[in-house]
Amino acid sequence: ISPQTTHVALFPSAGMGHLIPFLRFGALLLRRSNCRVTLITINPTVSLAESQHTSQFLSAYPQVTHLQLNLIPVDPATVNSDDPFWLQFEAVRRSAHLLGPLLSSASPPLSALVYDVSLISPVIPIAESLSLPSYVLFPASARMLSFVSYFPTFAAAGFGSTNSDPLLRIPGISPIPRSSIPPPLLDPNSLFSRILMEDSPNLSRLNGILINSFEGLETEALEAINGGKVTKGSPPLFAVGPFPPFEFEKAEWSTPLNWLDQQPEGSVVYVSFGSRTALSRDQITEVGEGLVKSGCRFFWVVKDKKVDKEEDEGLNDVVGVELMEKIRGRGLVVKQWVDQSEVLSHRAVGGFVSHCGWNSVGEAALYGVRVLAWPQNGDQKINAEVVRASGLGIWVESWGWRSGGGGDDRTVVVKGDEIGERVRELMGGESLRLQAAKIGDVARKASEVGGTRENTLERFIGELLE
Ligand code: BUP
Repeated sequence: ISPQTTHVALFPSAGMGHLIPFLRFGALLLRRSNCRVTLITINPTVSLAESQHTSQFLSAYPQVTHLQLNLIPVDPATVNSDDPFWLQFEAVRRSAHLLGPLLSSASPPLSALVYDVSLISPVIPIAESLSLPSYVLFPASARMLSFVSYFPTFAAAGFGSTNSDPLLRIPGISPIPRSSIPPPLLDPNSLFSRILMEDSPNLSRLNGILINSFEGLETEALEAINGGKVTKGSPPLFAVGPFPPFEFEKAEWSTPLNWLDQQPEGSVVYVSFGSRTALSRDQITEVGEGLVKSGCRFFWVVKDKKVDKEEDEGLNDVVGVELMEKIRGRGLVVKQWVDQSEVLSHRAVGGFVSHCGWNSVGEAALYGVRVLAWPQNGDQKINAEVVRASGLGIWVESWGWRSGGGGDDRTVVVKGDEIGERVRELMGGESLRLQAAKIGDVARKASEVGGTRENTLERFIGELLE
């Protein structure tokens, strides 16, 4: 390896929301002639989508070295959760010691290790023992990162339970309502609270944090974190977003785009709640009714099971024959993985009803598509705040939310009438359309040569070459 070439190992954790940013970041590195990439994946994966995307990435970039870490299974009783993705997070943490031999035998030697935020405590000693610079690729918003950095202070103050203030006041950040905090992080005994309690104090041992965000979407949080306002001793934050999708040969199962091709520009609302959220059957019905009532053209991705491998019923069973009849001619409904970036970048798509997973928000921002935020769990309310504050979209805060713990125990079903009305508001609002388009312009400028993303990437690589 020449002294002018870097070799970066990427180590994502479980779930598409965590895998996709790593593959996209890897693809950005590979655009440069002076970067080599090793991808370390976990085996087995929870979802089919994870293994399919890894294969796509590896066939698109045959120069990537692929290493697999075989997970040691965990006993669910020791994790205090039955969510398969949560169990997998813990399995990866508990198997992280297997990383040492993989890293030390890498050839040519590695310049840096970039890994998931949920792996800091188990991985940092390994990286340190190998004198390997250690970076986290944070898969969520900078606003969420400010909360993660602040978490030890929040925990020390009793998780806000002794404080009657409904707002969490993090220095430099507009207050976060307690109701927006991921519910498991309000419970000291949850898996993720335990992870953060252990990991957050170790953030300062990192060489840096990489994040899929950019000025214009998250100006406040990026400036506050990099200005050292949130916590003392934070490592440098590299805003290397927006991440574009990586280019690959479209396989047979890619989206049938013919329908979109026939729709007028900006007329279609795309509806998807991400890779890990299955709405209840009642809520699915109301979403369908609402879309029909909105009078707008729509492209709706239905998901019935949290884990894709378990999807075993067809659209007629899940949506119902009667509703399918009403939908005919007004919209397209599918129950399969679609290439969401391809959909959002299609000229016919003007709006996005989204659960606000951070990758989805990033894609909407990149393509300037306005968002109707309907967060479902985890960090998604914090992301919905970013959507609203940046002007990328609207958020109806009163709409239901899973009670946390990764469970599916939603109690409130939002009615179709209300959904239809808000979809009309989303698609009809000219100022919303313009503001989202403006964010898309900023995102595109950030991605150009000399733009913030490209300059920040250069700075990151320059650091590795020193
Ligand atoms: Br579903 C689906 N096609 O059909 P998020 C998702 N995606 O390309 P998540 C598709 O998966 P959490 C589909 O574009 C995005 O890049 C989508 O990540 C892609 O949400 C990714 O948006 C999904 O971050 O979970 O995975 O539901 O909120 O935990 O990040």
